[in-house]
Amino acid sequence: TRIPGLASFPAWALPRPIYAELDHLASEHSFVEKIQIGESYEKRPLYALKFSTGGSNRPAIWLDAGIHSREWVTQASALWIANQIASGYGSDSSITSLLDKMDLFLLPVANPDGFVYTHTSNRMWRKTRSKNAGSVCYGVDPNRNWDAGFGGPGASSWPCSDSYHGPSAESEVEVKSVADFIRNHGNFKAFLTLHSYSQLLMYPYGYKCTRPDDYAELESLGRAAANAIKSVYGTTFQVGPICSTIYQASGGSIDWAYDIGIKYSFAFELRDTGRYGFLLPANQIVPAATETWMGLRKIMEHVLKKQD
Ligand code: PAY
Ligand code: ZN
Repeated sequence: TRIPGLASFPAWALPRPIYAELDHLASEHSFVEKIQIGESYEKRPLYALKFSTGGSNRPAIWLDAGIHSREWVTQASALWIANQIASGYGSDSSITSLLDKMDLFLLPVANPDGFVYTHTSNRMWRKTRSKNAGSVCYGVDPNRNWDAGFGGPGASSWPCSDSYHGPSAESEVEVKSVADFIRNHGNFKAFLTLHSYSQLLMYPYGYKCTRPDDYAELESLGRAAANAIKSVYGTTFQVGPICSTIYQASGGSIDWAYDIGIKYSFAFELRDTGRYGFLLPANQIVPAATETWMGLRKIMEHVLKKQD
């Protein structure tokens, strides 16, 4: 699914080691393919891995990381998880039965412009890097830019804010590219997104504080996933709707996914609870990825079981 006519870009400006690893995984495994789902504001490719063992437009699971660029443990964990999934097909029974029936799409760097900026200029950059008309401040919070309660409570209309919602829903090409991809595909059953930090496992809603229709199922699945996370190193994840678990936040991705009919929509907030925060030491990447994977796996097993 290459998008024709994309502008060329300087190689130095890419998250190059990550993209090289995507190529490596795709070259080692016949059922793994690197696809491009769009390009960022600064013209970086949005690369995803497609895991598919056959069929056409099979029911699918979405997983993204790094929509907030400073949340570095998420991009790294996504890569570790990609490797886990790729190498687990045929040996891990849960991955094998999943990929025999469903496809999986994994976008490890959902905000590449911000990610590069966290390396070159400001480690704490969260937003996109788009130019805001009439302001000296750059960027939109890509997790306030989805078409779900857009512009409501828990988002800022001030372009200099870290939670600026942007001029309109899907104004950010990074958001619109994912939304278009998911709409065009039309057969996603789960939408999973990785953030950090706080150790939370959340489901809708964020833009309002009422319970989703599937509250009971999402809450019990969330708890099962949190137990799976805890079983590895004892790390505790709090479970609940975004609004009551962290704060009211409108225009978020999982609310959008849920409201277009993707029932299993969860946001993970990875390690830690604030000691290091976004600056999680590198020696915690693999433990964080390992426990997160156990939680994801629990959700994926449930999603598969609920397929006809
Ligand atoms: O979808 O995870 C969600 C909504 C809540 C997150 C948000 O504000 O978008 C929570 C924050 C995040 O991961 O972006 C939490 C971190 C610690 C922050 O930057 O405040
Ligand atoms: Zn975040």
